[in-house]
Amino acid sequence: MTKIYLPLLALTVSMSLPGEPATAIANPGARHAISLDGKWRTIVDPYENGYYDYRLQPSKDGYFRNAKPRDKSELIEYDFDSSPTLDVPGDWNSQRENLFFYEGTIWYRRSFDYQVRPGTRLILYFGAANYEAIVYLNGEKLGMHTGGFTPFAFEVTGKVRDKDNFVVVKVDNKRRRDGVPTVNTDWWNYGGLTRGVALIEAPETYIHDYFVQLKKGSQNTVAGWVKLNGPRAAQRVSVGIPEAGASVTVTTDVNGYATLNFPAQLTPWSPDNPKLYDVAITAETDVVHELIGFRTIEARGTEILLNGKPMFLRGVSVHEEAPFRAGRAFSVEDARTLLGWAKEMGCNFVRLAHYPHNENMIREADRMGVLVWSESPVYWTIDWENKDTFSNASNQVAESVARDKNRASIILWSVANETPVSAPRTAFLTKLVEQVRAQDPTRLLTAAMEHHSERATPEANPVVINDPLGAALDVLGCNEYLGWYDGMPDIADITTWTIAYRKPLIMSEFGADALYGLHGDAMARFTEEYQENVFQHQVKMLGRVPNLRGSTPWVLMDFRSPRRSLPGIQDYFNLKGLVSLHGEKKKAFFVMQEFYRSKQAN
Ligand code: GCB
Repeated sequence: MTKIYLPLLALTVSMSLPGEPATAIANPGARHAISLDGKWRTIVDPYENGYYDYRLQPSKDGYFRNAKPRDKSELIEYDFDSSPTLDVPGDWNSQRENLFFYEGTIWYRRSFDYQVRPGTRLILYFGAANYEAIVYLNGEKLGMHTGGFTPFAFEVTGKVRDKDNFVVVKVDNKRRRDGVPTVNTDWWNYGGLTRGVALIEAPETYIHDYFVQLKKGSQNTVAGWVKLNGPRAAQRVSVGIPEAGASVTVTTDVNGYATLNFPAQLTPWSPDNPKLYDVAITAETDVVHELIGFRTIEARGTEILLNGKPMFLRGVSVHEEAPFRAGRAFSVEDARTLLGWAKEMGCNFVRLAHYPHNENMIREADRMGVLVWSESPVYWTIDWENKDTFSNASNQVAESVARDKNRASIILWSVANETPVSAPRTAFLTKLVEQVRAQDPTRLLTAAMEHHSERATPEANPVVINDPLGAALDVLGCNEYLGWYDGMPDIADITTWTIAYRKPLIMSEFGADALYGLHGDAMARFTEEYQENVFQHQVKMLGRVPNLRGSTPWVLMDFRSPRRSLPGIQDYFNLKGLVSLHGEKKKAFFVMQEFYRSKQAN
């Protein structure tokens, strides 16, 4: 396997995970590509019979061979051609009733013809596969990838023929104690090729990646780097923003790498004016265009400054759950619907929990003017002392930053959600923070942490945010469930907050379950009235929380979770959505809308 080389990662983090994950080309949508989306033949393989022999040794004749009996006597106990199909992109759980709870291996196969053109390199690109993917082309193993939410790619130049190619992918979504995330989450473990697959064409020496953003702290200097891949590594490359009349020409080094730094008078990107510029990157052997926005983001004292101006982040948390149909969201339409509902609530910000969402979501946020908190899948009780677990988390985070580093909408990288305080955990997360800062010096670092109660009495509930991880972050995030897991809704009235850091705080979760259309009194669990009650007390309390510069209540839309079984009510949905799966607004939606109107007026 030829590994595609990604510059900054190689400089800053180890890429040598067991199983050789490959890294992806930047801005794949701008390339000429053959889509491999559509119907793939699939074999459900709970015992991994297509991978191991009966002594549990990797088999030489696994399903990746895509074999057919040569005569009537040959024994072959599988057949892709007569096996059922699944749609790609798409999770398997929501496509076939008997795969609803399935966790294990499914083999995917897609055949294709391709007119091979000399001088063209070919890259087999996967938007994401949850959780572990082993990829084969024409019976040959290309490599594997771990982590369900980030893209990966393999160079396949010279391996593709004119007729009858077949890609086989073993996708395994078994949860693992040492995985990232680990065995315990509160969302559906949607398995499969959940994002698109494409065969991308590129010239022999192509623009593999680039980072083009405003320089940290400057409104009128663009800085970054460009990286070529191929035999003609040293070239002149110009980066231009024609509309702004700005450009620079650099010469790449023997590794194909050059840094950029040039002045540009740019209209800043913001939620009010999400201005995107056509940026042209022109090498001697390749050219790529991308729409990029330019803005600054800083934390100063307890303020968050966008383009130099203090702001309140009127947000909501969002899962990658597909509106209307349920399942893993992936499309532009899904993104527009979710972001549209958030905007209707008055949001200028979304927290994309609890893992990197699909690229359509981030690109729509860029277009629609919605600021983004992007999160790593480091959730709850990761195996903090396991080095492989760290490398896995580190790789997933690096791939997420690599994919989205040119998106103006993203202002915050979050390294973790609600992780229990301990020395190994804080060391693990601090290392991740340092890694992201090295990879992307322009954005702010955060994490959703917890608060701690001190001496609660019936009259007073003093709480403190003093997680030691806070020292490593620019912006503090805090999840709290006052009124749901923690007391009744009015506990918020007697709660007082102490923040141990002079840093901005985002209340990254609060909420309550409500079944849309279930009515009762304001103390009856699962009614819209109870949820409304919680939100009414919450917004009053938020006004008293020191350092508060944003909120992202839990959660925009109801989402599937195996932890939520209550029959007739939850039926495997977490019902903390402010809207139902079908977009019906619950009463609490209007409480938040009102709160955000008041914040907008400020
Ligand atoms: C949390 C988690 C979130 C859950 C939520 C809940 O604290 O961060 O993933 O879904 O609570 O509904 O309990």
